Amino acid sequence: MTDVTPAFDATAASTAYRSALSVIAEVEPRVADAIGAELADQRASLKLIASENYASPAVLLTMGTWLSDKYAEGTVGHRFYAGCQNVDTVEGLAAEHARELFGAPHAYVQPHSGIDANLVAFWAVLAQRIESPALERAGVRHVNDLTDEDWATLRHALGDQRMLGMSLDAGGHLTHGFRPNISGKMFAQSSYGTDPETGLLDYDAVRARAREFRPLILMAGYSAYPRRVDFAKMREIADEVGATLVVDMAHFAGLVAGKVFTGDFDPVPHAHVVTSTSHKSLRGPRGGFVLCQPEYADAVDRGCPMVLGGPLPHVMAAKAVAFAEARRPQFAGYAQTVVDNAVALAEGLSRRGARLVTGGTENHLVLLDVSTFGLTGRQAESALLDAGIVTNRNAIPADPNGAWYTSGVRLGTPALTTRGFGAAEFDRTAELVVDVLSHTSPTATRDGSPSKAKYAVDGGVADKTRAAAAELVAAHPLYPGLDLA
Ligand code: DSN
Repeated sequence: MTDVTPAFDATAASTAYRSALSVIAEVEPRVADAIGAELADQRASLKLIASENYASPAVLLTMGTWLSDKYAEGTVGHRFYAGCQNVDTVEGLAAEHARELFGAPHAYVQPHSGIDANLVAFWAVLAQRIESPALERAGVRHVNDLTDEDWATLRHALGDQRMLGMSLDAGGHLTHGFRPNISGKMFAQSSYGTDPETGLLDYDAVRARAREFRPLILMAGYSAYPRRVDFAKMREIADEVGATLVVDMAHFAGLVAGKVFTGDFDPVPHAHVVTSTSHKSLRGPRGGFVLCQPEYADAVDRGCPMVLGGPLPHVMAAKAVAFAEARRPQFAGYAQTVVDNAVALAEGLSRRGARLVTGGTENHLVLLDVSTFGLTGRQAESALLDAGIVTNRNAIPADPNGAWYTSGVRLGTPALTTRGFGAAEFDRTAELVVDVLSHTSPTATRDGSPSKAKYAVDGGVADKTRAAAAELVAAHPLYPGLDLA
């Protein structure tokens, strides 16, 4: 089997963490205890949250350093603070590794999160559009030279900027123009969904909506769509309507890095701007980054202070380490195993009678429709948690239970694949999930009306499953050999 778990020197890492925790405990022992407890919890849980993973000790240790103490606004070689030579080194390395890993002309590694990366991208698209040719007509050389009067005109113009993205219930993300996020205030938004029969993206419908809506930005990318997206087709649609294609690859960046998504399914050659997080399938530190075509580079590099706080040098250093790991041949094996495992999980669930949105998966996640078990997503998520299985509830297309209770549960394979799970373990996981859900029933509220949150699991099933889940994870230890005792 492919070696999917990053190798590390367990003796050295044990010494490092034991020492670090004892230094922390001298100041606030409760924090040291919580850090230790979190490792125990992570080790014990059957973690199926599609957006989570386990970074290597090298990535984690890189973040706990004095690089954190440096202000470094600006970009490599152009800082607003003195003494940034070491930050220049780590930011330069992270950007270089990102460019090489993804084959991108430009990389910006300062964003602190996916939301931040998207904001940088949106700003860059607006700036680029504003600068040419509107600014030329106004005789303004650069967006930074705008007068107050120019800004007033601009704000008026921005009121009409439009974004077309995937609807939330089809698997899109809040930052793609939805009201709870600033993108929903910056842009008039419209959505494209998926085919009601197949659950798959219908590119003709996207094209028709784009022709009608004429967006400035066509957003592609998802957090709960279990299929590949054809970015060549999305670019064709963007070009046809004069839109900029922004792809948010946060969820599947590891599959792009690991060359599982290539050709039309690799967003980097097709999109104008690509945004991402570094901590999901890519297995890096918690953070974001942006890749772009050269014409967006100048505006993207102005992310801080335009929309970002000062860069986090310790996290940029950890991104450099994670990207270096992802450039190793083993990472491609990991990425392929993530997908193979998702397929095994999907088949295991379907074979046992569960209904999956789109009928299966081509990426790292499976979206399970729990209404066939007579449950809401909230009830299913809680019952699974009682049984030691960590998932998150998620809306499904045209969800009658809305975004809070939902009718779905999202399951992902990146984290457990890092622990060394293969197809057999994911098939067993599918068995446990179906067993718990088929022994769970909704219960009524105190006044006797049906509840979307309350539930009961048949006697003994949660305990039995928790023991089975513990056995599965014990066979694939997290950070094997790392000993904090
Ligand atoms: N929170 C991430 C997820 O779980 O998909 C996306 O932002």
